[in-house]
Amino acid sequence: METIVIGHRNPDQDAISAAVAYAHLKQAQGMENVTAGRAGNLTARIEFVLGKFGVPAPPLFADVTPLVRDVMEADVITVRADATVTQAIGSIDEHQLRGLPVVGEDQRCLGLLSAHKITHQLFPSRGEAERARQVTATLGDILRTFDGELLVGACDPAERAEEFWLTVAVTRVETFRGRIAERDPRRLVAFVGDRDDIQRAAIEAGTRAVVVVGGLTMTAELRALASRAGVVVARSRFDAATTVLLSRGASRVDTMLERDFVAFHPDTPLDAARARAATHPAAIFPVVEEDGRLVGVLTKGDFIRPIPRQLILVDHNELAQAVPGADRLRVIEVLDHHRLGGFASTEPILYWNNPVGSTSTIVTMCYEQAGVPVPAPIAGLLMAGIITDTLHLTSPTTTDVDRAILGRLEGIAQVPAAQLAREIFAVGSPLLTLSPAEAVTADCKTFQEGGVRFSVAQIEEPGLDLFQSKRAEVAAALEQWRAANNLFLAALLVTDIHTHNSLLLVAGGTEEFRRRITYPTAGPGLWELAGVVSRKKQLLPWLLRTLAEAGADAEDRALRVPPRGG
Ligand SMILES: [Mn+2]
Repeated sequence: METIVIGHRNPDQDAISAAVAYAHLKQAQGMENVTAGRAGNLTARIEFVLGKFGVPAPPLFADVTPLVRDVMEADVITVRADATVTQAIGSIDEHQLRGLPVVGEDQRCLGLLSAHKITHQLFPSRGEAERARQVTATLGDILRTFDGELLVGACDPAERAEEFWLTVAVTRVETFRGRIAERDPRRLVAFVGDRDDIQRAAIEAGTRAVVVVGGLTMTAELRALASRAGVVVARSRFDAATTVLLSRGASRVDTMLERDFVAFHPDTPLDAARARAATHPAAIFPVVEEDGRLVGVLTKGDFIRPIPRQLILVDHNELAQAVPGADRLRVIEVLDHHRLGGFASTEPILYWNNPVGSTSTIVTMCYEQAGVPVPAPIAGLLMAGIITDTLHLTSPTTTDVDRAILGRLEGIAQVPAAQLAREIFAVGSPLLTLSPAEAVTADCKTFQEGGVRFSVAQIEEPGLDLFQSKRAEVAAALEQWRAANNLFLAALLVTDIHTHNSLLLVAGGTEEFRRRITYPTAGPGLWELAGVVSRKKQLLPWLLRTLAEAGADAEDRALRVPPRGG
């Protein structure tokens, strides 16, 4: 079971710090196969912090939707196309399979071999009974099926499979001569007893091989004749009926291949594969790469296997903000400091929502509670999470707990918080380092409330001059994002990290909604929010209230989100 500790989409510093630090704590506590992940790209500021403390960026998980590769059987039992039916049946028996993928060289999947198809081939219906005498195989493979002992001649190890006809000498010699004259003698394998005249007739006709059954033998004179005629002579210890039956097992697997099969790519979403498989009669489904290489198989039972991956969510609890596919996995823990967004689980889980300044604060409390020392680089990351989420303890979300913990982390990381704060906020402003389209989505959260979908993004800037000069472009980018995502409104909070004031830019929304914004306006679609720096504690509660008052839900049904699963 793999456990991924992961923050929200468009991760901020707190989401990255909390994920890395909490995954480390879980490892220290002995949890196996737990890793930190991120649900989006890193900003220049986060990259700076990771670099400063020498911590590698957690791997990106763009989507955690369960895939075919998560449940497929990767240790596949296969059979080569040039194997014999006897070998295939051996595998099917040994591993109790319902079918086998047949592969060529390079592990390319050529088709399927099912027990049904083998049965049909070995026991054809009466109308096709003539086929039962026909075996596509090498002579060597035929002789091996009954442990044949070579008396005359040899089998070429490099020989290729050919079509052979099996014939049993049970008649008078004249009749036998007539029978074998009907076919190309080089394609005949004659099963004979110990009658000299019959053996001689088979040799003189130039058959490819004569098999003396029942452990009987052939005179030296006839062996010499066979040798001169280039006829292979072998002996079977089994009687004629048994020897012929066994011989048919030499048939090559590729003569009974089902080439029309349903295969999946390992990255096919499991739900899509399940839907396809449900309507198909096959018992097994090969899993193949683009180049046709077989990498696994799915049986119908695999579709109900539990997904070997689970999540710990940090710094968010709303699935609308979680990595895509999170709703299809088990969430075993949530650590957060945001509003409750309707998260539900099917079983009891650890859910710690604490309205402190950052999730990094909560993760530090987890270390302290567990008595696990915080490594210095992790302490640095946690400091950065607290500093950015609380604008260095100045945001109204800041609590005494954050102050105390930041102080303790300072001692571990041996970096003064004030200095770290200066360094972090000095790293290029988002508006300077990103395009307007990137800047409006870099730290953007989508919410779903009362059937209305809207987004709130935030950028922190050293001063608002740059924003003012790019206002038109940023507004256009925000509207483009809103329209592309079919949102009721898209808001962008531009926060001045020095003065602790913000501007609110709004795209979309109704007239009624805009009328209810009582903040002083600062231009079209722009309002001045003095003293507002916290999206979660100041902006969002006001926004939710205003949306409700404006009756956004009732007025704009076109933008309603369809119910889940609809
Ligand atoms: Mn946070």
